[in-house]
Amino acid sequence: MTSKAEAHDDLPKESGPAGGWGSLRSIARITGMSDPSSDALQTLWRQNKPGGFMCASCAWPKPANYRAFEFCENGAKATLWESTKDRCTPDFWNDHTVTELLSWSDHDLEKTGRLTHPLRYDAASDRYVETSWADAFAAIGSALVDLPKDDVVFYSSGHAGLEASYLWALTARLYGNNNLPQSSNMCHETTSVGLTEVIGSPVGTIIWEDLEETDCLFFFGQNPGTNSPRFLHPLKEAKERGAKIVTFNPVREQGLISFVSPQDPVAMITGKETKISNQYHQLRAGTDIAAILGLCKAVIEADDAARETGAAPVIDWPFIEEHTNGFAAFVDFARSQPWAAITSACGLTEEALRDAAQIYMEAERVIGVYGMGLTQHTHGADNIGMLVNFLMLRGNIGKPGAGCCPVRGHSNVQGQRTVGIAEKTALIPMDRLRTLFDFDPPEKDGTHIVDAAEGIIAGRIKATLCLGGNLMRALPETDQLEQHWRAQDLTVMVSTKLNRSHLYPGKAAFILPCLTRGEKDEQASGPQYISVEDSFSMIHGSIGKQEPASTELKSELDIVASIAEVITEPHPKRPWRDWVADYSRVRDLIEATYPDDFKDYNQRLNTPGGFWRGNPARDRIWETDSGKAEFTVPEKLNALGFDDAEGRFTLITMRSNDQFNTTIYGYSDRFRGIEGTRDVLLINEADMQREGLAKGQIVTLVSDADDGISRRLPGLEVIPFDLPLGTIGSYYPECNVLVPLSLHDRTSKTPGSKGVPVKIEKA
Ligand SMILES: Nc1nc2c(c(=O)[nH]1)N[C@H]1C(S)=C(S)[C@@H](COP(=O)(O)OP(=O)(O)OC[C@H]3O[C@@H](n4cnc5c(=O)[nH]c(N)nc54)[C@H](O)[C@@H]3O)O[C@H]1N2
Ligand SMILES: Nc1nc2c(c(=O)[nH]1)N[C@H]1C(S)=C(S)[C@@H](COP(=O)(O)OP(=O)(O)OC[C@H]3O[C@@H](n4cnc5c(=O)[nH]c(N)nc54)[C@H](O)[C@@H]3O)O[C@H]1N2
Ligand SMILES: [Mo]
Repeated sequence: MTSKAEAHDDLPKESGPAGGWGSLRSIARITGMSDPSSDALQTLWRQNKPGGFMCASCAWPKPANYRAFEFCENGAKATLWESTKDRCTPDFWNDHTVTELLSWSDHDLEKTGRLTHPLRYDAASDRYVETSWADAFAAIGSALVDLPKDDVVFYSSGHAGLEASYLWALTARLYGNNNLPQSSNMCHETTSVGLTEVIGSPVGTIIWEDLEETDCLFFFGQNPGTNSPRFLHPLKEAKERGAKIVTFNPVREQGLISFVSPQDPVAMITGKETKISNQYHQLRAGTDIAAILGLCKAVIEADDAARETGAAPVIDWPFIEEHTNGFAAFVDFARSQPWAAITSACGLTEEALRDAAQIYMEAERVIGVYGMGLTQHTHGADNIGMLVNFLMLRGNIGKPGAGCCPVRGHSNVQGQRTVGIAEKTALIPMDRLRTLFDFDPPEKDGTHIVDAAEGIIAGRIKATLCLGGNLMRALPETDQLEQHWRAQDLTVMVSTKLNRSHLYPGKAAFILPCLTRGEKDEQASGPQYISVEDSFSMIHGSIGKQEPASTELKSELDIVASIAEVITEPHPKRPWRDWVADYSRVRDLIEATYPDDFKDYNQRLNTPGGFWRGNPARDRIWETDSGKAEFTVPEKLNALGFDDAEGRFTLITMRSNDQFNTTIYGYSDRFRGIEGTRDVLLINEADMQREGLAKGQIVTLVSDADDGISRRLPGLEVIPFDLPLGTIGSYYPECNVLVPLSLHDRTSKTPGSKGVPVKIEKA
């Protein structure tokens, strides 16, 4: 149902059709967060609607034809988690030292509530103490002024809006480096690099209308039920239209099996359920290359057969000839790989792969959806290349209802890249920055987050400033980071809640608390909009209306500008205070820097469904070296960085339904039936028997990387689970202690979090 008329209005009446207050309250209840304020409920009602507030959780697009409740259970959780009435004030530190808090869980740390005051670490008492904003900025400025420019890192997690992010990137460059790693370095960097190589676009090619027109979706390693639940609406509608869905995933994820009502307040009342996947293929972790090759081989064989009988071709030959490069080499490779090699690599039968290929061949318009199951592998870019090979066989890129759909993570992770948060100088229009701001931008490429982590461990990086995020938990190689992080001269974290990274203060350390997106951002020219870009490259305005959690909070943009003011010289072309006073002036700068993407930015800010910044690949314009879309031949049949060995398992590090990355809302992964704990090892029963393990037994996972480093995660309860042989699962972020920093995608350096070699030790 759509309800445009109500979008800008207050909450619906108590007894309105789809539930009004009642349903909002029930949504709040199922999130397990008691007694939300009416301010928070108001925010939920305005969530993801034009003129409203854009969910700070995932990057799933916000349709123009929105529903009464344009949020999901997990988006509601994110909003209510931020809107908590709990406060972590400076008094909290009267009772706790940093050392003591190290024994607290991630959940308990964030549960202390919203941070209310700027804080400085006091080494003598091992506590954070209240400081003034002015003193904090002055101290940050004097610490940075003495450091070699290359030794300072400006990290951002994908939360902050386009305006603050643009200024963050500018700040780093004015300071003197391109050290702008982002959370996507651990996430979809494989897409940014891998997809660009093959189709010349770092982002997906589909938009909302394609979902409405497609007749088939193939899912590889993306879990919409938990990570982008609003995706379930178009999936349900597609199914009702007769579209088919085929899934490749080692884990049987509930959201891809059937759409169960709790995600949707309307269906929650009617109790209707829709079957999602027509076929579900549980391949071994890290073996999508083999599985997709099998699909391609079946298509090629079907085309051969059609040629012999004079039937219509199966392959889209005009597309191949006009638009692609490397087809012959790819076909040779596919023909040269025997079915037995393919099936033994992925653990699926030839029949299963042929059945899936049959659905593909019967469909005119196919979308390939993927997530971390493809990107977080050492040969992740090869995974993406194979998926693109598969789509291109039948011309499924750049036509209505078809395309490539990487599902992004953080709500503005893609947008931050669009406005200059990038360590690679080639991606940045430096000449425009030079003219606009009258400086010489640094020419050297900056640091990727994996390089930054290596630099911290080696003592090379001296300061890390974080615009959001929680690197101590999000990065691999936890033990080493914990040992070396504190040796830095300066750590600065712009945060909303306490997290584990705060417990590793540098020699000087500051926590700078900021407004959330749902909160009123009042500046000299009035209340401010910010904007974000979603997974379909749509830009949306967002305005917060809730009362801020504390009068001391500053907006992210203000904090960024204040840091810039203390580390750069005053200059008439950089009127930081004027920009803070009126964010539309920053949007003008973004438009001046990226005129094609952001034409008429301020005027189009509240376009329903967002405004599209375009994507040449969607129009079959390939911005690759050859000017064509590239078929690629993978190096091997799996995406893993290791071979099979006795006792070695492939660990996938999983998200539960009760977390957003390192923010742990609670201990209920209800779609997987795991309650009350996160310390679990999910394993196939046959593997359990072979290893001599009993249900409920406590075990230790041990790194089985061939680098001689001891990495251990004890205390995991064995749970028999429907997984392929040799693939086991346990939760992220806890498992990061097992992931070597060197285990990453070869081209993009995205950590291989879905293919970690481990052994199981009893006890
Ligand atoms: N509620 C909630 N929403 C979120 C997040 C969250 O933590 N919680 N995180 C946000 C962020 S930053 C991101 S990047 C996205 C992440 O969203 P997703 O991309 O969905 O990430 P994951 O849940 O880590 O893994 C996706 C799926 O890959 C499967 N998988 C693992 N290994 C393989 C493999 O080798 N092959 C295949 N085919 N599948 C595999 C897993 O079983 C899982 O179902 O979600 C965003 N949204
Ligand atoms: N093993 C393993 N490791 C992984 C992954 C995996 O699947 N497996 N996934 C990877 C992925 S996809 C990602 S994206 C990274 C995530 O890495 P990060 O983005 O670094 O981590 P988050 O958990 O999203 O950050 C949470 C913190 O952000 C702060 N925060 C929340 N909202 C705001 C806000 O509005 N403004 C500001 N300034 N701060 C805010 C809060 O203090 C909160 O504690 O982790 C990666 N690490
Ligand atoms: Mo992510």
